[in-house]
Amino acid sequence: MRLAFAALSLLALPALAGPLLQTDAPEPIRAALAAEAQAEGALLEGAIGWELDLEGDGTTEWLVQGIYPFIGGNAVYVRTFLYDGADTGFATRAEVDLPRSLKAVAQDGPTITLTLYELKQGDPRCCPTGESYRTLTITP
Ligand SMILES: [Ca+2]
Repeated sequence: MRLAFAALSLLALPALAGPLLQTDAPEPIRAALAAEAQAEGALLEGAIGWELDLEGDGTTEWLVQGIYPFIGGNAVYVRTFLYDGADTGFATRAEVDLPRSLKAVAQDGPTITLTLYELKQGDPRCCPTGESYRTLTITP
């Protein structure tokens, strides 16, 4: 499969889409992210993922979010990736510019709707109660 997506829309328009199951990222992806983090002097705390078929060709891909602690603190930052699936050995990936933690992912054909955690006024920084939405449209 070819990781090709046109645009990460900033419009807050959640689509009518089926929610995908969040799991731990597959071990080969987690191991690769951990090794990459270590090489950069960082640490991987965890990696969550959503398995999906981006272009409807019967092969699976993974949307993965790595979770990284700031050294010496209790806050974390995230990095988000699209990976090819197991059939290609998770061989290729693309980083998605997404500065927030993913709460949920849903797919409606070529449109992926991402629900992100957002801090609302008065929320403690640990525990955002707000949401925002992004859509990712896959182009064949
Ligand atoms: Ca696919």
